[in-house]
Amino acid sequence: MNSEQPEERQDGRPVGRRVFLGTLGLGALGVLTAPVLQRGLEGFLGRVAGKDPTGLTGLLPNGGGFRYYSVAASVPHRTAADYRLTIDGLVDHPRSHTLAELRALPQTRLVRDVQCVTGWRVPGTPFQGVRLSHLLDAAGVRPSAKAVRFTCFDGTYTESLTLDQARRPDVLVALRMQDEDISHDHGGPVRLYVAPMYFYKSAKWLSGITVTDRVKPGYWEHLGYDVDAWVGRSNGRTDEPTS
Ligand SMILES: Nc1nc2c(c(=O)[nH]1)N[C@H]1C(S)=C(S)[C@@H](COP(=O)(O)O)O[C@H]1N2
Ligand SMILES: [Mo]
Repeated sequence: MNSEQPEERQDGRPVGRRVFLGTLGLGALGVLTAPVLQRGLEGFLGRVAGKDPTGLTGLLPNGGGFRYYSVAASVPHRTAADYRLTIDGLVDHPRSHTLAELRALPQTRLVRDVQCVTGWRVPGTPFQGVRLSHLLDAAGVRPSAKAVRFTCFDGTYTESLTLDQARRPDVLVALRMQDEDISHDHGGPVRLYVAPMYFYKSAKWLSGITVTDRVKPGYWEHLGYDVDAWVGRSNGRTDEPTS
């Protein structure tokens, strides 16, 4: 796949925008041009839907709200009963956390703009959870460690951060979003939240944190996105950095 695949659904039917992009026959270059192209398509579809009562509206961005993105066709549900977050790799105390254990740890709430690299933004969105640095400190990161790799229970998506990035106070293992428990569609019960970077860094359905000796590029980064995904300073974009 060469573009983000918003599985924007109506009546439970998957309707991937990849159909449109796929028809255009994008090659590797598509990775670089897809954000612009996708915004063009969204603009076009938006104009069509404004006049057209055929139901396209349900497929469209809801006035600056979130889109549902998943690179996996289906994602299993996890609850407090069966959710686990494992921390392993270059740590002295590998372990696995239940949801209750994560909820019992000190919580941090941040309110920032969410910015997807394809151009949509959701201003002032609260996220709350455990600082990643807290979990890393508790696990005892070894001196040879340089980076952190994230895996997801969708079985497909991956992300990474350098250890310095991972230790920032604005990087959370998030349990709540918009002051509610994170819904399944938004990556619940636990997603990563990397406030200063484009939203593709914020891996949904987080299940594994592995401390490594080097950065291993994540899913989209293999397809051309910047590994260091600072808002406004990467991916050829100049969005205003979040405040
Ligand atoms: N596991 C997983 N995490 C993911 C993605 C994904 O496809 N799978 N998409 C990323 C991208 S590109 C964006 S913009 C956001 C979308 O989050 P949302 O679906 O809550 O709006 O999730 C990010 N994290
Ligand atoms: Mo994104």
